[in-house]
Amino acid sequence: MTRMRGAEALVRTLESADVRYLFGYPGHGNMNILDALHTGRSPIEFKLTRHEQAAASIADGYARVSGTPGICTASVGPGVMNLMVGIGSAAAASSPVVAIGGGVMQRFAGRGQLQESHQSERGAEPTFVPAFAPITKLATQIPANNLVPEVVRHALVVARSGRPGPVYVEYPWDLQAESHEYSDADFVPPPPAATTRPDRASLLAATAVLSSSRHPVIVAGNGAVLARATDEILELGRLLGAPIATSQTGKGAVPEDDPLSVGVIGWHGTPVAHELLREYADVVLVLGFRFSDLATNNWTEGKPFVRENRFIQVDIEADEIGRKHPVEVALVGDVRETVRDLIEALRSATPVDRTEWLDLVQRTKAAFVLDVPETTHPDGLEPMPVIRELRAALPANAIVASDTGDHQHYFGTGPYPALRGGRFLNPGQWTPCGFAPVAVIGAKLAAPSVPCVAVTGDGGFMMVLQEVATAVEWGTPVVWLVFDDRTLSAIRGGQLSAYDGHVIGVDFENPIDFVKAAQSMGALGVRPTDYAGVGDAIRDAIRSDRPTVISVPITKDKTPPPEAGQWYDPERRETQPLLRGNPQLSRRELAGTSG
Ligand SMILES: Cc1ncc(C[n+]2csc(CCOP(=O)(O)OP(=O)(O)O)c2C)c(N)n1
Ligand SMILES: [Mg+2]
Repeated sequence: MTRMRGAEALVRTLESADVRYLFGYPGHGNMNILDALHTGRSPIEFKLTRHEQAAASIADGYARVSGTPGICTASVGPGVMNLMVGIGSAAAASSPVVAIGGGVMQRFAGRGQLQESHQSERGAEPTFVPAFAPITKLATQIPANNLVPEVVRHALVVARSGRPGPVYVEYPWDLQAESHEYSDADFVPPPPAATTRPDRASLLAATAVLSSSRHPVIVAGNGAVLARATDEILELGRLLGAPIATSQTGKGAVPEDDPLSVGVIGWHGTPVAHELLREYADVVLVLGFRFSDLATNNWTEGKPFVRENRFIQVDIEADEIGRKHPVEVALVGDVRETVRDLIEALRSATPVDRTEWLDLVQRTKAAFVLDVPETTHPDGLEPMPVIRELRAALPANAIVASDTGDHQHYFGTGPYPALRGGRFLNPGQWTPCGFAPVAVIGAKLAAPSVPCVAVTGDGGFMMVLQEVATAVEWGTPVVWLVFDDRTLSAIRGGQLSAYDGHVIGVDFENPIDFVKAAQSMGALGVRPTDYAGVGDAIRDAIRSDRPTVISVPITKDKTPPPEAGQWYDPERRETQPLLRGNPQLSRRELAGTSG
């Protein structure tokens, strides 16, 4: 038995799980934990950010890329509340993040201590745990020191098991400093992550439906990315003769230059995928995809799904299946394991010739031509060629994180195909401004040899600008490609279309010089003014191996991104068909003959 402070037991538990970094910001609420790293000569490195939100999003970026939990910590009261925006995106993206917050002293709880919640004096729980409940898988407290290893280990297991997600653990700071007897057995590592696979009967049912399908389509969501199932999904697509679409968060689940890839569905998705699903698909196999409003244009018929689509849904969470859309077959399991099982089962089924279908898929793809405007406006460049330059300057395996705003919308069906081995991180359904510029730092720590670029609006960048200094301090050479349009473009565009042409509260009258800001923090800063210059700046930044801000002047008068539908106003725009007149193959003609 060893006597140690509770904070040291917490650190030892994290060490037993091979945690490498603790991202965070100190205060009296977590000072003991930081000290335990020091006195215990812990191999865990404390990484100081400039704001707790950044610590949470860096942990998120790290977790997404490393596939292991990202850990962050904050003090108490305002410190832990500052974590919330970052934890929200980890929840939306099913990212395994464990946030360790300090709690007020237990022995004075409810008396209005420093940084205690105002309402706990009036009988509310003297903790911030309830505030985290809506944005975590589990929000809990360490109630006593004998339970430190158990609660922390449980948090790690919950964060990465099933559908992963963030966990908040609050630890009262008086308990952190008190000692307790622990044995080595208290610090056993968490068990390896378990995978789940579907039952035999459902697999057979799915195989029967897929085999009888004439026009199968696969739709891969974020669950496919999390399961790292690229090879399996491509193999299944080839075996079935099925085109593969993804959601925006599923982008990159398969390489978008593969002949079977038909791109992203949803608001800023591609008309190709929409047309195939709407006009022809009989069976739709969805993999780790949750039918979000963005992907389905607010669950609108025809955008892209239609009533005649027959769904087979694969999800790691049983209660997600059939929830927003009726499904014919439910397969509960990890996407990779389930797709492997489907491949095996389909191998022994009678093969179906789907040459005609695949030919139609290729013709529909060929009919869609992305128009990339080359114009240079007096106030700046167009987004699409800038993103095309980004793609051309990066290797296939690069990691790109996109922030929230108009700049993000060009990544659906824009000139940035996701390629094999790369990652595309986005803020998911929580979609906060200020995610990408910091998540990219965590991504780079997890994949130091891979170029990591955040594409961000000026608005979102300014929310977390100070973290450029963090990346410089850590020697983490990320690239920020800032779309400097001196406005909150996404909101501006919404105002222009909704309110008879006026805008309010969106334009920055006193814009920041991002080059000087970068240089003042020790980063490189450049401002290319033409398209070729953007590509050169990205290549130079990667070669320099130093944190670099590339501030690109972008016009306010930008060509809108391609759309496959709408989100907030599903009726506003009708997608024109790409291919007309193929009655023999159209799903409507086939209704009744396709089983
Ligand atoms: C934290 C947060 N606050 C507000 C919003 C609402 N919002 C969505 S897009 C957007 C505009 C972002 O502007 P910018 O970062 O400059 O990107 P742009 O649209 O100009 O490309 C805003 C304010 C949000 N998503 N997150
Ligand atoms: Mg902007």
